[in-house]
Amino acid sequence: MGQWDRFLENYKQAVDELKVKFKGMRTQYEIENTNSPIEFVTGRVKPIASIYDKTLEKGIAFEPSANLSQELQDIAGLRIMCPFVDDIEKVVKLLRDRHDIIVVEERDYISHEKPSGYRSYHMIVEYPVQTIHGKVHILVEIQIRTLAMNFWASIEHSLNYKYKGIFPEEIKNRLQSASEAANRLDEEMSLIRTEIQEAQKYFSDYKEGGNVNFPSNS
Ligand code: 0O2
Ligand code: 0O2
Repeated sequence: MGQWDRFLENYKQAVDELKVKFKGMRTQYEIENTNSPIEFVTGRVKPIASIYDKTLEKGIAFEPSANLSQELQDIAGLRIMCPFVDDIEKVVKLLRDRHDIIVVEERDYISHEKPSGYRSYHMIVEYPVQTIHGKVHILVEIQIRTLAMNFWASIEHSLNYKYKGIFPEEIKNRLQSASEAANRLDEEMSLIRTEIQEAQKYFSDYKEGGNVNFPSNS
């Protein structure tokens, strides 16, 4: 096994473990019959080609080292997709309260949208992986975003690869307006959410009223 494989194995383990844990949070909401602030979870270890590109960009040595681990905070990356914007804060709080991760940094690209139109909440956390040689602390980047934010970011990311970050003016403008449209979609969905919650409250009050005559064979 090469040096890189050995180096990346701890990251792979961190991603796999956290994926199970975060998906487990969603399952717990389902069991409790409560709306989950987590729609779905994905994770990846940064591909070696992307690690190489990043080291060139940052002017750091391309070698599996402690320095690389500190400089590249997203070698292990998890993404948590939320149905509604308000859910993002709920997930952030849930993560801050966990005892198996230590939050080392938070970046709020929702209140402070990037010039590209990118929106997402980022948390850099430290996660201990148990290896046969003892405990190793791994930095993990967790991106928390709505489905609409994720849709925009995935499309923009692919275009970024195509145009190598230098978009023709028209595409840049289209992406800006698509980002605004995604914001509006999130706002509209939040309004529907309120409707749903009100309807659920009404239904639950109705049930508790108990003045219903069921047919005798029911
Ligand atoms: P399920 O039943 O949805 O949980 P692995 O291949 O083992 O490394 P995984 O989880 O298969 O890991 O792959 P990845 O890329 O980390 O995450 C993909 C997961 O995200 C898949 O779920 C997809 O179903 C889910 N996913 C992707 N896009 C969407 C989407 O738009 N909506 C929803 N609800 N889920 C989406 P799993 O884990 O394969 O299975
Ligand atoms: P990947 O794996 O291709 O997604 P740096 O990591 O040093 O470049 P910084 O400021 O340390 O930058 O990190 P930042 O901007 O907080 O987060 C970087 C990650 O956020 C990116 O990872 C993207 O996943 C996402 N991101 C940030 N800005 C944008 C954007 O304008 N568009 C899209 N689509 N995603 C963005 P990488 O490095 O691209 O790696």
